[in-house]
Amino acid sequence: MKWRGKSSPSRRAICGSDKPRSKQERVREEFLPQVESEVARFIRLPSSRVVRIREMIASPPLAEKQNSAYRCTEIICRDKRISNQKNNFVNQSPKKYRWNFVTEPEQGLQITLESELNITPSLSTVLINRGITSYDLAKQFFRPTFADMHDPFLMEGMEIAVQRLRSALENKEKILIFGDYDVDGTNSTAMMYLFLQSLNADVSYYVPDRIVEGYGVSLSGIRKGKELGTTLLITVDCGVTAIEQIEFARELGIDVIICDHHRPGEQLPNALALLDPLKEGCSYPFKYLCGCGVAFKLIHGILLRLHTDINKVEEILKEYLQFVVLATAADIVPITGENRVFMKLGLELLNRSPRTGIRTLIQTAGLKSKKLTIAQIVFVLAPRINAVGRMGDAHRAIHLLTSNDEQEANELASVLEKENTARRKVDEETFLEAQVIAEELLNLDNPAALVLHQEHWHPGVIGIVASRIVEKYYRPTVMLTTIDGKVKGSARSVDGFDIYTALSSVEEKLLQFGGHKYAAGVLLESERVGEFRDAFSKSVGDLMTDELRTPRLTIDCELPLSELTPRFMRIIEQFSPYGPQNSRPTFIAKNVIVWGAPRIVGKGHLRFKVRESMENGSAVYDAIAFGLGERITEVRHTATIDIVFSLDDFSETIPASNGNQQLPQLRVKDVRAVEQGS
Ligand SMILES: [Mn+2]
Repeated sequence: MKWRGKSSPSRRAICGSDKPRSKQERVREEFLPQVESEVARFIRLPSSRVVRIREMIASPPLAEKQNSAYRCTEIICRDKRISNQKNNFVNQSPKKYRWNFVTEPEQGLQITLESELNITPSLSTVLINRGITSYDLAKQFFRPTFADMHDPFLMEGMEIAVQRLRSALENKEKILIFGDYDVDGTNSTAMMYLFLQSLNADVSYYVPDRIVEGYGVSLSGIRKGKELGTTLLITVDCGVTAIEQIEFARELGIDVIICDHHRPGEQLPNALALLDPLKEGCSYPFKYLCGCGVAFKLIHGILLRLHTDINKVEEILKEYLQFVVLATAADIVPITGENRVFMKLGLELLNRSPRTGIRTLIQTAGLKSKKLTIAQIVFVLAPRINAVGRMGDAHRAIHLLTSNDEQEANELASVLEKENTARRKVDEETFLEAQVIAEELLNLDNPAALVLHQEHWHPGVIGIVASRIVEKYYRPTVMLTTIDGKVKGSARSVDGFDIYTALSSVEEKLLQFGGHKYAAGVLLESERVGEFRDAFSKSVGDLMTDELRTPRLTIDCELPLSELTPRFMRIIEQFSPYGPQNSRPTFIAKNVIVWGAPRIVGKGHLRFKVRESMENGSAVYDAIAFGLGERITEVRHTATIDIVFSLDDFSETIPASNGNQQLPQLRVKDVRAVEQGS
C-alpha cells in the first residue's frame, strides 16, 4: 500500500523507551488494551453489554488494583450484603457463545483488492467485511484527510441555517443554544458555544434537568430564552420531535435552527432550518453522525462562507474536532464513513494537544496515555461526563469542557470525579437489589424476561443497571421505579432480540412506551406492574428463538498462525480506532496444538501457549483467555483445539529480549476441542 509509506511505525517506535515502567504505567498499558478487546468482543452485541463493560472498568481504584476487568464483578459478589443474604446468585448465564462466521466475500472482488493493495486474502476479507471494497475506500480508511469530510451544504436546510446564523452574528442578536445532558449533548453545547463566542456572538446555553425536565427541548428552556431576549435558538442533539415546543418558540418570536441526529417522527417541527441527516429527502451522504457531528457540520458550513482559504477552514475546524471525538465515541454510533474520518483525525489531535478542560478530565480520570482510545472514552471519560447530569446539574460538565483556566478546570474535574463515584455507589446498590429480585423470579418460574421494580430506585441509574442485569442473566430486562405515583422504567434487550416489538405486543398494559430494538422506556400505572410482568415475560418467551438465548461471537475469517507476520501486524494495527461496525478483527485458527501446561491466572483467566504444528521451527504463541479459566480441562498439553482470537496491538506487546522475531499475543475469546480422528 503506497500511502503507508514513511509513517509506518519504526522498530524504535514499536518498542518504546527503555525506561522501566511504573506499576501504574504497567496497569495502564496492560489493562486498557484488554478493556479494548473486551469492547471489541461485545461491540456487535447490544449497547447494553457495552454499558456493562463500561461499568466494570469505570473505576480507577479497581483498575489500579488488578489488571482484570472482571475484578469488579467479583468485588460486587463479595459484598457483605450478599454474603449476609447467603444468596449465591446461581442463575448467572454461563460464558458460552455461538460462533457466527461472516459470509465469505465474493472471490473476484477479494482477488482484485488483494492485488491492488498487495495484502493477504485474510486481510482483504477483513476489509471487505467492513465495507472497504476498493483501493480508494481503503485509502480513505487508512489515511483519511479533511478532504474526506462531506460538503456540509449537502445537508438539507444548511444554506438557510448558515445565512440566519450569520445575520444573527452581524446584528449582535441574542443566541441561545439548547442542549442535552449526555456526552453527545454536552459536547455539542460546549463546542457550539465556544465557536459562536470566538465570533463575538452574544450567546448563552441551556441544558434541561434530566430528572425534572427530561430529555429534549423544554418549554421552560424556551421561556428562559425569552427572558434573556433570545431571537435565535439553536438546538443540538435534540429538537427533531419537539413540535409543540418549536411552535411555542415561534409564537414568542424566536427563530429556531435544529441540529439533531435522532429519527424524525411523521410530523416535523416548524423550525426555520432543520438539520438532520435522517430527515426524509435529506441527501446528506452519511447518516450516522452523532448530534455533535451535525452541529460540527453547521460550524463547517459557516466557516466555508466566512473564509475562502480552505487551509484556514481546516485549521479552525481542528479546534472543535475534540468535542466531536468524545461525542461520537460515547454515543455508540458506527465508526465508519465520516465518523471514522472524525475519529482518526480527531483522536490524533486530542492526544497531541487537548484543550485545558479535556486534558484535565483525562488526567483526573487517571489516563495519561498519549494514545487515548475509543474504549477509554466510552468506559472512562463518558461515565464521568454523564454522572453530573445523572446526579444533578449537567452544566458542570459544559463548564469543564469549555474551561481554559487550569485551576478552575481542576476543581470542575474533581466535581465530575466525585459525582461519578456517587453515581457508581447508587449503581452498585441498585444492582445488588436488582440481583436479589432477579434471582427470586428466576428460581420461582424462570421467566424469559426480567421485570424488576423498586419504588426507591434512582431514575438516573436504572438504565445502566438494566444493562448489567442483561449482561449477567442474558435475558431482556425492564427496570422500574416510581415517580409521582406512576411507574417509569428502562428496558434493555439481548443481541438480536427486538424489545420494542415485545413491548408493542403488551401495549394495553402500558400508559406510554418508546425507543428502539435494544433499548426502550416505559410508563405504567403502579397497580399494573404484576400484569405487565406476566404479559411481557410471556410475549418475550413467545418471540425469543433458541439461537438468541446464547450470545454470538462474530468471526471475520480463518487465519493460520503462520500468517501473523510483522507486516500483517503493522497493517492490522491501522484498522483502529475500533468501535461499532469496525470491531477489532476476530479470527479462527483451526487445529492448533496446545503447548505446555496451561495456567489459571488472576481470577479465572486462562494463560496458555499454542503452535501450529509439532514440526521443528513452528512458532509458539502466548495466548490469554479472559474469564475462560473453567475451560482448563479442554486446553491440555498437546491437545488439538480451534481458537477464536483477536490480536493485541503489536506496539503494546513486550519485545522479545533474545533478539527473536517478536510474536503477538493471542487474545483468545473461545476455544473448542477438535475431536481426535476427525
Ligand atoms: Mn445523541
